[in-house]
Formats: sequence, C-alpha cells, structure tokens
Amino acid sequence: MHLFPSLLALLLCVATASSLGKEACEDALKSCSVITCGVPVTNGTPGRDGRDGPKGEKGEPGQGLRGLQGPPGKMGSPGGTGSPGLRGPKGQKGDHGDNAASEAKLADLQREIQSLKSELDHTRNLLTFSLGKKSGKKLYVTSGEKMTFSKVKALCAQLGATVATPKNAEENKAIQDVANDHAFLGITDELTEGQFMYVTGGRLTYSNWKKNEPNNHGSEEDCVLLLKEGLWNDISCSSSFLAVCEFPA
Ligand code: FUC
Ligand code: CA
Repeated sequence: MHLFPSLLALLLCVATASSLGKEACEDALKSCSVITCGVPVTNGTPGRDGRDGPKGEKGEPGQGLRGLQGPPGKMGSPGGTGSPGLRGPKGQKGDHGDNAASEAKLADLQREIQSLKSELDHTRNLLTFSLGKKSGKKLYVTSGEKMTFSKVKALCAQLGATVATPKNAEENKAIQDVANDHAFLGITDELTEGQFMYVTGGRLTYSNWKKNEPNNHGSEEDCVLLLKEGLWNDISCSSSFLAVCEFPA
C-alpha cells in the first residue's frame, strides 16, 4: 500500500525535470533520490535495499551432534500401601513343657480330690442318719423359722434345695412329720388364678386340698399351706409360715 505514494512522487519528479532547465531541474529535484537530471539520461547508482520480506517457513532439523542427556528429574510422591503379603510358613513345634513337675502337681490334686470325696461321703452319711433320711427318698429339712413365701424360696435356693413339694401321699406325710406345724409348699397359682403349678415348673399331679379349698379368700391367696393335719389350704404368699426345704432323693 505505501508503494503508491512513492511511485506518484517519482512520476511527478520526472515530469517536472523534463520541463525545466538543468539548474532549475536540479533545484526542483533536490528531494528526488532516484532521478538524475540532465539529458540524455544514464543509469544511476543502485537503489537502497528494500524492506525485509515476510518470515520464511521453519527449516529442516540440523544435522549436528545431539547434546548430552540431562540430569534425572525430581523424585515423585510415594505410592499407596500395597496389599498384604502371603502367609508365612508354619513354625516348628515348640519344646515340651516340664512334664515331671506337671504330673506331680496333677497327682497331688487327684489325691486331694479323693480325700475331699471321702470326707463328703462321711458327712452325708452322718446327716442322713441324724435326719432319718431313707435311701431313695427325698430329704425334707426345716430350720423351724417362719417367713413369707419369697423368703422361703430364697432360703432353700441358698441351700441348693427347693421348697418342699409333695408328689404323693407318702411325701406329704414326710413333710407333715418334719414340719409338725403349718408350712408353705412349693406350689402357687401366681401365674394364672385358679391354676396351681409347681414352682419348679409343671401342673399338679397330686393334691390334698381341705374341703372347700382352694377358695382364693379375699382374692389374694396364691400360695399353698400344708396344714398341721396334712390337708392343704390356699393362703396369701405374704403371710409367714414354716420354711421346709427339699433335697433330691
Ligand atoms: C378360710 C381359708 C382362708 C383363710 C380364712 C381365714 O376361708 O380358706 O384361706 O385361712 O379361712
Ligand atoms: Ca383358702
């Protein structure tokens, strides 16, 4: 684009120079850099270098030697934890313990157990003899104390026994003889009114009710009393009567 104004100035110079005299021409063309005044026209000195052309395309890579390899880069961040390794092999069998000492200790304990068993046998025999216990029969024992039914249950449990519970006429008579007074039996209808059950579980298989009993007098009689004459009456569990405990046959 800037080429046209320069070309216009050149044409103007040539036109002006050819219509004037030599001196006037030189004065008029002091600013013209290309045209030489005078006739005939001869070739002038070469013009100044043109402006730089546009940048060329990128050349092919050179053929020189490659530079040396650079130093290693920075160390990376640590990786995550790996999965557990395989199970190791089974270890060797351990040493035997001190066998002789263990066996001596065991023999001592066995002797002590035998001695205690023998002593227990003697004590049991003495007790059954003194209480008149018969072989194959339950043993009924009383402390002679009177207490509420819950206390009778707790006392017998403490002795590893249960509350005296006759399952036939013979057992009923045995309890009657030991108690020699009104005594609680291990029977209640606390769970379902009118349905008497053994405290140890199960429905009655034997009973010896007095006439017109059980009557749940005052609607609060869930326990069973063995009367002195051997008959039964339902009674309040919070009343106090003799405690008789039963030990298995
Ligand atoms: C009878 C019994 C009751 C109570 C009362 C005083 O009615 O059935 O349990 O002993 O007498
Ligand atoms: Ca009653």
